[in-house]
Amino acid sequence: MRLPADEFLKTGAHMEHCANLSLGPWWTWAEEVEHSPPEHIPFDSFGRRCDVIRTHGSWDQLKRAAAVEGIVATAYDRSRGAFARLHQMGLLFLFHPSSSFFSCPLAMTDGAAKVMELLGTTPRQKQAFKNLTSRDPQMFWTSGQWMTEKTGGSDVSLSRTEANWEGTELRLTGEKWFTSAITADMALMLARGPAVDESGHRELCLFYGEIREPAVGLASGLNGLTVKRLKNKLGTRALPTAELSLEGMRVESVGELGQGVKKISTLLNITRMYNSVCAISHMKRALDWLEGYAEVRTVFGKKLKEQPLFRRNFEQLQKVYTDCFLLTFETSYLLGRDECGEATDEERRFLRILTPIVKLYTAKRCVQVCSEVVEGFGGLGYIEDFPVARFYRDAQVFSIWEGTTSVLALDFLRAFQKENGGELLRSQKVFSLPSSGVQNFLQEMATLSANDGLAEEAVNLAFEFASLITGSLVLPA
Ligand code: MFK
Repeated sequence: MRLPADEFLKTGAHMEHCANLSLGPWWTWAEEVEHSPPEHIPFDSFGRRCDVIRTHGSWDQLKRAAAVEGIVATAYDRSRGAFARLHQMGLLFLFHPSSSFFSCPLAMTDGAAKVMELLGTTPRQKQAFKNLTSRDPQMFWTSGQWMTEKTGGSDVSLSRTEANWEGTELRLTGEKWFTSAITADMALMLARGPAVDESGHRELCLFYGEIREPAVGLASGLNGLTVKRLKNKLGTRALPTAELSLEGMRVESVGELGQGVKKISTLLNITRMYNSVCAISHMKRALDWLEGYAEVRTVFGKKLKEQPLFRRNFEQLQKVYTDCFLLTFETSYLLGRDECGEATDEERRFLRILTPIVKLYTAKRCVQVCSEVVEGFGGLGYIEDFPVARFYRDAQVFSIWEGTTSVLALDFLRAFQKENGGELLRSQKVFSLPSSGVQNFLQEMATLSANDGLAEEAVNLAFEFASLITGSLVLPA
């Protein structure tokens, strides 16, 4: 619908190729990885610290495939304008459900690439951009994004990890509590910079570091860090999420020291879009299984798919998915336009407001849809022989990492105010919205604001906003 004919042909042919991979080798590799989760080997046979993360060979195959198919790199072909991002998100849509969450390191890789593209100044950071966006499996790097500490993941102002000068080098000391995925080659991380005045105040800064730096002198070859353990998680068990101790990790500042949250928000906005695309493709795969099952399952004398109650429920789930799909890909299009400087001022502001909305909305819907799919399978859905149980466990992460529903709803309110969302909605310049719906929404916001009730209703308002936008989007016939 958004692609002109030549772009449609180019993107379509590649998507078809990747759809076959998604139902073929990618799925096989993902299943192998799921059945051989990563292991942390802290010491070698001689008792020396080695911190090896042992993963199944298929984890490397998925990394290789991601490089070759350009699942990150495609977005950085600036000659294609906004269509590059649409093509890339289409590839991610096909990759994610057959990747055992290799999509997670790709999310952070893409976010880091964008930060390096915009803010990377040192030779290492410029080289990192080339590695992160390479299609050559030998060159391709993935990145981590290290924010969360023991003090929590939402309020990063509580971060304690510190950077100090050692001669001309910056070294980090502290702990990172939840870092996906430790098989990465580099990471962007938030930490407190060196003290800026006599009071000892340290500003939050964004740092760049490579994971392996044998010159730092650890027997493990890691860059001044120790893997304390891999996390024991509800889902995403194939993903090596680690708890780290940083003991003199050599890093560089990204740009001038300071403004860490603002700088990492560039990365967060990309990972939040990845989260959304992965959430919709996750629900699509789950729905496809249910549809397939309903074709073969006979119950009370009829195929399940012919049972009226099943049919109605399934249609409603499909509608939820379609709304989420349209919302996510319209926002990806705005992202693409913004990235290549084509976006109007109204589109840029809408993108800022929509990003937290799309993330929170698709994540919550994904959990609901996957729960319904498990139920649709009945008892078979509840046992781990079928992937639907795993998909349900995995779905829960979408509404937690990269900002919980509450955090994102509050971000939406801040962005709505800062970008003058009322004027944007009324202008009708980005989406054609029913004027009665716009009026009702703005009236509700005004009343809540007057009663100091905006924060309390933030999640409801975010869902109403999402419904207002999805109500205006239709699939072309
Ligand atoms: C399948 C894909 C999955 C990918 C998985 C990756 C796994 C990785 C696991 C994780 O690391 S999960 C950790 C995720 N953590 C978060 O997402 C943090 C959640 N918390 C927030 O998002 C808070 O809202 C936030 C930390 C940003 C609040 O911090 P502050 O310091 O109170 O920020 P503030 O004051 O609101 O904003 C500081 C500046 O940044 C402001 O700019 P100005 O200084 O110019 O006013 C903001 O406008 C700007 N900013 C904040 N968020 C922004 C943003 N700008 C653009 N976009 C945003 N989203």
